[in-house]
Amino acid sequence: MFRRAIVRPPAPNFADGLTTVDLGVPDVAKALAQFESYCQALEGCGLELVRLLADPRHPDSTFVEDTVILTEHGAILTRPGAPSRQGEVAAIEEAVAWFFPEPARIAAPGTVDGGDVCEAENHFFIGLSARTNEEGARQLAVHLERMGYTTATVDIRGVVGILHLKSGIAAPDGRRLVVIDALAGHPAFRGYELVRVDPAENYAANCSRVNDAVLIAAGFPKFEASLRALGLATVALDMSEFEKMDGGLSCLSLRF
Ligand code: CIR
Repeated sequence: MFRRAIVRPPAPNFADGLTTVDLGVPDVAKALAQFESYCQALEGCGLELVRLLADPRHPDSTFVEDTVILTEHGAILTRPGAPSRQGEVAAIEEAVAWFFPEPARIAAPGTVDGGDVCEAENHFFIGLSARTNEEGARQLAVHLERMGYTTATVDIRGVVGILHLKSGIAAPDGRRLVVIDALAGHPAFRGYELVRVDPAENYAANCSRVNDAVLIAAGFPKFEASLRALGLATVALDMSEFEKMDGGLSCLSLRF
């Protein structure tokens, strides 16, 4: 069960952040409204929110998930793969210090984005991507294994259309994995019950189990129906302005 989540609203210069998609310029007022609905959904799942202030020094800083990995056995501060995002870590370190006073950290030349790290109960999938390099993945695996977790690496560098591993997979519980077609055959996912995402709905793969519900992006009816058919309660949230900045639903919070 999660009890809390750390969130940070998009800053006025949110549209100056990084993106690889061509969906237009985000509307910051709309992004703030979507962020507020997202926060209310987390509260509706029973979480107490730690609300940080917007940080215009870092236009991508609303995507807090990329800066630290929070586990039941400790925290690991990342070193984001995009140089423009590395300054976000010091600010998040302060925010998590109250709960995780002695975090581990990824050191140069390693890079890790939290969006490449998917927890499935006591097992972690670590994506190798344009943001998470082999040295970062290696250091992260050492930290996680020291905390008692197992790990597997999934190389997504040849997969078109996803920024992070968690743009293409999610673990709604310990035995099921949501996967896009391009990742479904990966040997690391053998033994899991796969929930396949229709290719027209790939963006929906980044969903987030929060206690009794799964938060999903709105507008993906086949995916929502497939989760409901499995007996999972869903909460659909409009993510349009975050999608324009390559952001998935999970990256807007740090749940612990
Ligand atoms: C970036 O390119 O870093 C941000 N614009 C989006 C990061 C999204 N992070 C995530 O999905 N974990």
